[in-house]
Amino acid sequence: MGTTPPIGHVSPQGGAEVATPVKEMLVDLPLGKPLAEAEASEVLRASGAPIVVLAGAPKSGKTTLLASLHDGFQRKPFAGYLVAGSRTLIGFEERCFDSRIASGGETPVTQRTQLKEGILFYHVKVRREDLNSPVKQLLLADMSGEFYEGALDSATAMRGLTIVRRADHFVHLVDGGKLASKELSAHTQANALMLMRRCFEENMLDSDARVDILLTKWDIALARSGEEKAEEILRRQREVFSAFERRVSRLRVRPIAARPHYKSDLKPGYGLDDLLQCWIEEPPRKVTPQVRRLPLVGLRSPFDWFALHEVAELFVRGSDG
Ligand SMILES: Nc1nc2c(ncn2[C@@H]2O[C@H](COP(=O)(O)OP(=O)(O)OP(=O)(O)O)[C@@H](O)[C@H]2O)c(=O)[nH]1
Ligand SMILES: [Mg+2]
Repeated sequence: MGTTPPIGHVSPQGGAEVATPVKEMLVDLPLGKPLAEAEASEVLRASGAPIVVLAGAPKSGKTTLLASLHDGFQRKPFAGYLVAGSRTLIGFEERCFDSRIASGGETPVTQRTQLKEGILFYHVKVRREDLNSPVKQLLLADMSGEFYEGALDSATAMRGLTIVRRADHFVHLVDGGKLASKELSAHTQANALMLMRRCFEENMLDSDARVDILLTKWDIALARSGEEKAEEILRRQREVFSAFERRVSRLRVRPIAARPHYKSDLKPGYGLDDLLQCWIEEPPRKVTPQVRRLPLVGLRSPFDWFALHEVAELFVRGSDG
């Protein structure tokens, strides 16, 4: 009985000639799935897209925020932008599927993001709807709420979240519905404050960091406590988080409702318009190279002298110059 040659290998006369394997002839098309950190770095290098890192307790609304941006772009220009493409379209679609009422559920429910998925990056290209400016790109990083819990529990886990340091916009989602609940408010508030403190203790946020604290599910906060009390909650949160304001370049506290309940008066994507504009339009951090001086070692060769003479500003000099 003859044996079947392996795919991609042609052996016409049983000789040793080997054709190009099929795998090498295939063109690598993007899968459209969310990007892992290494792939996201490629996009970053190629486009310099700003990174928006979404962090928050489990079920605080991170993935729903992403899904709501994607949904917003499906219907019409969103926040004055048209979507011009995405390398992670299928990932967006998958995240949206469960959270759409159209999926058949009575209330939309977003699938939980699993810890084992790591940090997933979603890519979007947008263009202003008047088409007067070039296409801009954005990378949004979504992670399981368990990363947040880990960072609350241990400084080592916090330091492991290096993506926070690289973020152009660090977006901290705090469940506004829980802030409006008698039973859950104190715990939610304490954890949110602890995370901010830990970020600073572990030097995760530099003085040029931009931080957005989003009070999510604002429709629930309004339904639970009424408009006046909800305003009071917002005022209180602004006061509490203002303690961190002077340590970063900008800190804002905003209420949002990415996917409000259908009985709510709030529109889907409530509060996201101007956030999205800032994330897209503001130049990424550290566009100007950071000066890192080299230690001055013993001058042993003519090249050392040459370097010191020609580019003296690159070396750390003693107080005597
Ligand atoms: N009413 C209301 N529900 C919301 C809103 N945003 C999110 N939710 C719901 O809150 C639940 C949790 O949202 P997710 O987006 O999965 O939360 P997450 O932060 O990604 O959670 P993990 O992946 O577990 O960390 C989902 O059932 C959403 O439908 C909102 O604006 N209003
Ligand atoms: Mg999620």
